[in-house]
Amino acid sequence: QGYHVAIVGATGAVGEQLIDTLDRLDFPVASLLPLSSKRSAGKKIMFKGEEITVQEATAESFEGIQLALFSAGGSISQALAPEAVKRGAIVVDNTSAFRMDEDVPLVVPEVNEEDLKNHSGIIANPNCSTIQMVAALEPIKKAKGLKKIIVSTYQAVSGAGVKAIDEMYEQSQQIVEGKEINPQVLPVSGDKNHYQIAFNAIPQIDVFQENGYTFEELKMMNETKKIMHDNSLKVAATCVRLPVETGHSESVYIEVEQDGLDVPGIRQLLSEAPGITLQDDPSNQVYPLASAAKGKDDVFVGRIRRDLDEEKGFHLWIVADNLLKGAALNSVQIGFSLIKLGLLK
Ligand code: 11C
Repeated sequence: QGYHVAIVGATGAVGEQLIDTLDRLDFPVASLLPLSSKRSAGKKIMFKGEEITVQEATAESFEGIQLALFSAGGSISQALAPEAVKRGAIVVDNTSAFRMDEDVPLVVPEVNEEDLKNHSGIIANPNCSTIQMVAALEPIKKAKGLKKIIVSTYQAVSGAGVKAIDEMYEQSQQIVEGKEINPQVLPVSGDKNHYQIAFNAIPQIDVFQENGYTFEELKMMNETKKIMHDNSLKVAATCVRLPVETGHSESVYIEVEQDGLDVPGIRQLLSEAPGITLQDDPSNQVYPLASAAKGKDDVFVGRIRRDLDEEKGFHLWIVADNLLKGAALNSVQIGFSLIKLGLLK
C-alpha cells in the first residue's frame, strides 16, 4: 500500500535527506525509484533497510510514478518535470525553475497548504531561507498583520551542495596547516570569481541581478510575497554565506500592521504554532543555534525584542536545518498534504 515515488537527484545533499525523511516519517511508499545524472547512476542508496540502485533520470523513468520529488538543479527540472507530469506524476520541485510561475503553487504547508488545490502538475518547494522565515512569521501575520520584513541571513554551505561542504572542510584544514588555498566552488560554482569560505563571511549567495541584489535575495523577497499572498508586503533581504555546515540563521526585523502586540504576545503565538520551537530566554542565554538545529525538523525562534524606536517593530532570530525544513522535510510535508487533500491519486 502506498505510492510509487521517484527522487530526482537522489545522491545529492537534499536527495539523501529526502530518502531519509520519507523513511523517518513513514510516508506511504509502495516503491522508491532513485534517479540521478548519468555520472552518479549505479550508486546504491538504502531505503527501509533495502539497497536500491540509482538509475539515470530520463523522460521514460517516470512511467507509473505518482509522486516525483526533484532536487537536481534547475535545468534538470526544466527538462524532466514536464515529462513526469505528462506521464501522470505530481512533481514537487526543489529548484527555483517554476516557483514564480502563476500556475505553480509555492507551498509551505503551515502557511498556504490550500494553494495545492490549484496545482497543474508541478508544485514548487520554496527556497530554504524563505521557508523558515515565512513559517515563523505567519502566526504573527495572522494575528496582527505584517507590513514590512528586513532580513539578513547567515547561511550554511550545505545550501550550495556537497562540493561546497567539502570545500569548506578542505580549506579550513589547509589554512590551519598554513597551506595555500584554491577556492573553486563558493560563492557560486560557475561564477567568475571564487572566494575563501573558511573563517570568512561572503555577502553573495547565487548570482547578481542587474538591480544589485543577488538571486537568493530576490527569491526571499518575491517568494515571501507569493506564499503569504500579499504583494504589498515590503521585503528586503541581504544573504550571506558563513562557514557553517548545516543550519541557516536569520536576523529578521518586522513591522506589524496593528497595535497591541508585545514580546510575550509573540512568544505566545509562536509557542502555539505548528512546526515552531520557541527558544527565547535571554536571562539563561537560551536562543536558537545552527549547531543545535541541525538534524531537527522544527524552525527555532528566539532573541525576540521590540524595536527601541518603532512601536510596531520587532526583531527575531530564526534558525532551521536548511536541508530538512528548508528542503527535504517541506517537500515530504507537501506530499502528506497532497494525500490529506485527496490530490495524490
Ligand atoms: C543556498 N538557499 O543556501 C540556497 C540553496 O533556490 O532552492 C537553495 C537554492 C534554491 O545556497
